[in-house]
Amino acid sequence: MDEDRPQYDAVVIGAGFAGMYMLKTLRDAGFRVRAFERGGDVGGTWYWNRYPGARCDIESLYYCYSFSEELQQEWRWTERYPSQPELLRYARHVAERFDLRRDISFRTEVRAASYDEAHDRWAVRTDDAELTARFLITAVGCLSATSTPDFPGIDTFRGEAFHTGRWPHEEVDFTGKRVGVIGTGSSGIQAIPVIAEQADHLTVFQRAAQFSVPAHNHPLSDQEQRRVKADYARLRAEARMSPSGILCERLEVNAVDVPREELRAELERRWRIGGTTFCAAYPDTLRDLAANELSAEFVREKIRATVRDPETAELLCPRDHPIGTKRICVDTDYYATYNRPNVSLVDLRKHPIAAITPAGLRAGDREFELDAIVFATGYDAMTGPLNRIDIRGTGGRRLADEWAAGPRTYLGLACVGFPNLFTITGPGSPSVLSNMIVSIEQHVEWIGAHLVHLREHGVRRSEADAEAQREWGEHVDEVAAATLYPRAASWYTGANVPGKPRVFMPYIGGVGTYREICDGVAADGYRGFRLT
Ligand code: N01
Repeated sequence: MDEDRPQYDAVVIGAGFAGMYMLKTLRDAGFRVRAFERGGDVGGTWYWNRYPGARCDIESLYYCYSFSEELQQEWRWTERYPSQPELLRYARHVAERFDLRRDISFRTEVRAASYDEAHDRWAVRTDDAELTARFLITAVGCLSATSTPDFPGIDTFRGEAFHTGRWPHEEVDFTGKRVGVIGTGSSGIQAIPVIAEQADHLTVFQRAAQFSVPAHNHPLSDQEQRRVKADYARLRAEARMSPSGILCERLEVNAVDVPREELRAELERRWRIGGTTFCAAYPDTLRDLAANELSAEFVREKIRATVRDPETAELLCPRDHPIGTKRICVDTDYYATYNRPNVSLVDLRKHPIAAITPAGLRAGDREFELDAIVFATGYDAMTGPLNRIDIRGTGGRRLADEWAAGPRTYLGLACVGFPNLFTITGPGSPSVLSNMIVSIEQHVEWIGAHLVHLREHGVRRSEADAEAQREWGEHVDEVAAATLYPRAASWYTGANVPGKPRVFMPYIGGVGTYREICDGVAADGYRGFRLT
């Protein structure tokens, strides 16, 4: 082995919320760690997603670390839902408070990593350096590999083009401009109302309509903060064992068994509360189409009641997927934006985008002149960020090849043939179906404890066992199949990226259940891992 290369105990890829906490955890446990981050600072998602209106759809007081009592008490959130700038300030505060930056190389991408079987070490190659580490831990995020459709003529556009997930750091001013937004997922739905206020004219290009629930964002009072902070220990403990890492009221009765008037009143109450938990009221909403349709139609009625032009309203009514089976959107004034005289909606199902042109775009036989195009077209989710790194395990096998038919993991944490590689919020774990911070903390703490165990027991290799991985994959498929989720052409299933295998990637068995499974695996001496 080339001993000139710097040697670490662990390399962490990424310095978003997962990478920062992983770095801290391992450093505190006495490991020599280096983190690499392609962005210019910490923050991950919240470093890149600077588009107008970018805001988290989980409430501030819960979308933050719980590992430090001092940290969670001292940080003061200003609004119910944190805006991107506030989240980035928070990430920077954490980096400073725990002196993390000294172990992070910024503007540095990890290009490749291969497992050196003779020495049981990962050889890691970045843009400008080579190094080795016993352990490789990916903290690359689930939604960090942007996806821009390969529209004909895309490079010919003379105006400005942006992807929501790679927004420039300088201010973008749409005043007096004709702007087109392609995509109406969470990003588009947040950006559209804000861009509409600035632009001369905004044209929204919609393929599938999405369900969106109002955020009802508001400033957070001191009283509200004090109430939650005084009870943090209990609230956090409850969130960790909940289905999604998000606290909300869940009823035990099925929607189909509730008298219609009562059901409407309950949905109305939840609509007024707002937020992602709208679909969590009844246990059958995400399992039974008839139950689902009750909530779906409730939202369609809200759309019709808000949008004045009946044709536009109908076009905005989602019909191609059960509500909640694509990540539900949370908005501020999204539907009402279509009442503005400077906003128009184009149905891409009727008029698909034929080409991007130098002057704008052509959809069907219609030409749209645009000064700027915003691609709110989403991500090559979950597997994309990992497959874009050339990761090679034992026998030279490539992770991207191993996952060619869809990702296969043990617990979303490890993969057969890739010893000492751990994937924070990897496919096969709850990740995107949860409050990411809750899932990140659980994975980081589990991985941290595992590495300490390996060190204490002189283990050089920890590798998922093939049988354990197969069984876990079957379980992940089985629990997904019992829900309506696989029916949607969503990014959860890879359907949004042409050619990507259709596999429901996250584990839908619940955050609390999953935590118990992982704790059980550890308590049984890391059952399902081969420790040698
Ligand atoms: O991406 P998306 P996103 N031609 O994939 C359309 C999280 N997030 O960035 O539905 C035309 O959801 C596509 O159309 P269709 C959150 O988990 C959270 O908005 O495939 N259109 C769709 O409308 C979220 O779910 C927050 O028919 C094309 C849109 O582009 C996830 O990130 C904020 C197209 C993509 O929607 C991703 O959200 C933002 C094509 N060829 C994001 N290809 C909050 O916390 C794609 N589209 C609030």
